[in-house]
Amino acid sequence: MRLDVVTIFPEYLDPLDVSLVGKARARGPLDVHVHDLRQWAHDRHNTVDDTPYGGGPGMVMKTDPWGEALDSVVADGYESGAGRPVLVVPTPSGRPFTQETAVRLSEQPWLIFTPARYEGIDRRVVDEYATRVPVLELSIGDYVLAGGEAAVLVMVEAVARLLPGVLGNAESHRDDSFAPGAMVDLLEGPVYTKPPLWRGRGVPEVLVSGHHGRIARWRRDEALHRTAEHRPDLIERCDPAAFDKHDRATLAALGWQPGPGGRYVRGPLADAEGDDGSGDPEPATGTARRR
Ligand code: JBZ
Repeated sequence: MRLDVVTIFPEYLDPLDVSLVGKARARGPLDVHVHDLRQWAHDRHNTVDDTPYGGGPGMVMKTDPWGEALDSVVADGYESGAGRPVLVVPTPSGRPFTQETAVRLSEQPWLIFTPARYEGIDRRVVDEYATRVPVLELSIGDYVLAGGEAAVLVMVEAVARLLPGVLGNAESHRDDSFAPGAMVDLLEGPVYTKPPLWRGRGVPEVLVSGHHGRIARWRRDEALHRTAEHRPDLIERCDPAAFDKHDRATLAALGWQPGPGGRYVRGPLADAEGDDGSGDPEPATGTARRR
């Protein structure tokens, strides 16, 4: 897969040299090209921004540097035989970037990312390239970033680890939280390793019992507890057919019941353990939590 990133902060993409993405580049499945947008700004100050039409705060990235940059990158990729590009535009007004998006992007031969700064890119740039190549405007989440570079790092890591031969055999995709097609999308519960006693804290007995059936059931219950507490929306979204008899009992104990449509909804007792529903963490009590 070929990746191009056009940015006014090429050094912000230096993390693409290390770790999983860096190894994928070294091993061959990933070919990354980071470009400085100012290369295509031709005035004395390499200007890439200007004041917004209609007024208002901030600056807008100008059409011309982006137009020349993308023409050049697209021509270079086509000449190298990269196939057909998908233009990925990180923007807070984009569709949500999800694991499903990552899977679809990992199936493409060539992605071009255009992380913006300031108030974003003149709309005509996206409109123009959308007549030539598929364009995806994507947001990584509901928080305010200063620019799209961090979003590109997130998306590239999520995509690169899906490429054939990038993850070792030890890690496989099928157990990932959020993997599409997983039987149920639940959060993972806690994990432990040696030593067996650390600062007076032991490891749950079941994990050293050697009883694989009981271990799987315990992990499943932990996942259900964790998901109900941190991501109740995921419980509501689950196909109820994915819950076995024991799951249903666990959910019922947590105050969940099948609603009129069959999907699980939180019953009136769901908050009985003190969650105020705000999503904010409970104050620490110094004593063991639930269960
Ligand atoms: C993103 C000005 O450029 C920005 C600003 C915020 C922002 C992005 C680009 S992409 N937020 C997100 O993925 O949520």
